[in-house]
Amino acid sequence: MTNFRSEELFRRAQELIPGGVNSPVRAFRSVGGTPPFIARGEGSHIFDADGNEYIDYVGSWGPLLLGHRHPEILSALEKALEIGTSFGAPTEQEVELAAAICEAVPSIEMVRLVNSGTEATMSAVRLARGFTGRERIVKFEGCYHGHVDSLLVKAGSGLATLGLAGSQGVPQAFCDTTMVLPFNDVDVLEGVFRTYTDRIAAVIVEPVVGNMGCVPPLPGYLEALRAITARYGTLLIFDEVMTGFRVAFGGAQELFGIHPDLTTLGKVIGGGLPVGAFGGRKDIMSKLAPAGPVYQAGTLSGNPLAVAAGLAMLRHLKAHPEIYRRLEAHTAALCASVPPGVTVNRAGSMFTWFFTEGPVYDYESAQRSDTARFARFFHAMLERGIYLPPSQFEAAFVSAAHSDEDIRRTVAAACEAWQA
Ligand code: HOZ
Repeated sequence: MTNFRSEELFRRAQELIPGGVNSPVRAFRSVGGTPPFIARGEGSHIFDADGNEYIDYVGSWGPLLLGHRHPEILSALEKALEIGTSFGAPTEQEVELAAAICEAVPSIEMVRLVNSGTEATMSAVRLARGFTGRERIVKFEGCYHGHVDSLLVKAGSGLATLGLAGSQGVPQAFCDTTMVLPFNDVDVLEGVFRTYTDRIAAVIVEPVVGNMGCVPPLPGYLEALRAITARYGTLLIFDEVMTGFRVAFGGAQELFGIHPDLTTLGKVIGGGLPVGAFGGRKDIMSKLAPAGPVYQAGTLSGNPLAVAAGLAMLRHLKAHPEIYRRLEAHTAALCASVPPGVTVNRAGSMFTWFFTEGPVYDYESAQRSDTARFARFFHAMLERGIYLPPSQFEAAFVSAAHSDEDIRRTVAAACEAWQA
């Protein structure tokens, strides 16, 4: 497998773009080597600039639930292009997408579209503070909610990959109102609420964490979160940017039967185009400008191309509920057996092979992974044509486009690569 063209592009990129990439984890810093520069994708496969072909388990970090270049999404985009690319004014399709989201996710009574998951979580936190009149927020170690100043504390994803506790450039005052607790620990949560009773505006959580690798909630944890926040008048925000429409049509909240007050979405709802959304209870959402006093705005919000792709995605998923059974079966087959020293975590079509005896249920246990061994495994898989997230602390994603043969080849590759 050669990568001369990717190496040449990476050298040039590093002269022009910080670290050579437009988002840190893509630079392969924690696994070493040169990232393949992707030339095109088709279904479950991607092809790099040197002509190498891979089975793709990144799927653009989650959005491509139907794989690359799904015909219904392409056709919706072609139709949208005939009409215009941006108006900065309301359109009928935005109303349709809002209706599709509210119908699929019953806790969302009203929704606002934005352009990224980061915008969605930033806005949801501001809204929670505006609604409650409180300033403090609680987040969990290893959860990542985009690069929002006040949420970049002990965050997962790129910060975990690069081994950073936080980011320079964030004023201390922005973090002083953020309390960071271990995920999956009810006692610590109870203790914090007993101390801060009526001062916590919101708890924000990835109900299945995808940004320290895949870490599902322990039985009863989300139920406890819901009960405690309700008792203290604190809003519960589910960050479902990754899990929304992925672990189930109605997201993790459908899977676990929990109604949060606010939900953030992104990834799948854009069908591969840049989009985000936040929504929830009508009485809370009605506080948003221009209906209420909490400000939030965006020139490209509700962009016609992103809305068209998102609507095509949600309509396809609604019409084909069997997709979730297929995703479940394929991902379960990938996770069916691991050798000693490897722990596998899975929720629906998200999974991670952790290089530790396990169990992995929070950031500390995820950090026990042997990242050098992960890096060797990662490269052994890449050489065998399997493209995994280039970090121990990111979830892998299966799409509906993955075939039985893709899964069989991946399992066979993994059996060899464990020895690397
Ligand atoms: N932090 C993103 C996933 N958790 C990765 C984004 C990207 O590199 O595209």
